[in-house]
Amino acid sequence: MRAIAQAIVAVALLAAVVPLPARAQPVAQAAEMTEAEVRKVDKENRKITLRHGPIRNLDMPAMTMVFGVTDAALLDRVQAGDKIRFRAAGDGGKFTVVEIQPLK
Ligand SMILES: [Cu+2]
Repeated sequence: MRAIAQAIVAVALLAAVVPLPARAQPVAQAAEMTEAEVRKVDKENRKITLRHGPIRNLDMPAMTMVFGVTDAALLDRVQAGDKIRFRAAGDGGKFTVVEIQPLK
């Protein structure tokens, strides 16, 4: 139990110490997209693990979590470590990435 608590604290600290890069994005469309870092790509199961910033349309704070993807082809363009912007949809507790834009 103690190890789990320590791990949670470590993750929380890491998130606080290593914020996602702040980028000025004047493009109107950017308001709906969320920045994230890709942690894991699972093409076989059509899943992607993202460390994402706050997602306004889902009322979700920043965290690391697994998303499904609507289209497996979305995963062809990204790999672990990539910085992206993405659009997510939520329905009945399931969260899905519907669009990915790699950040250079
Ligand atoms: Cu999340």
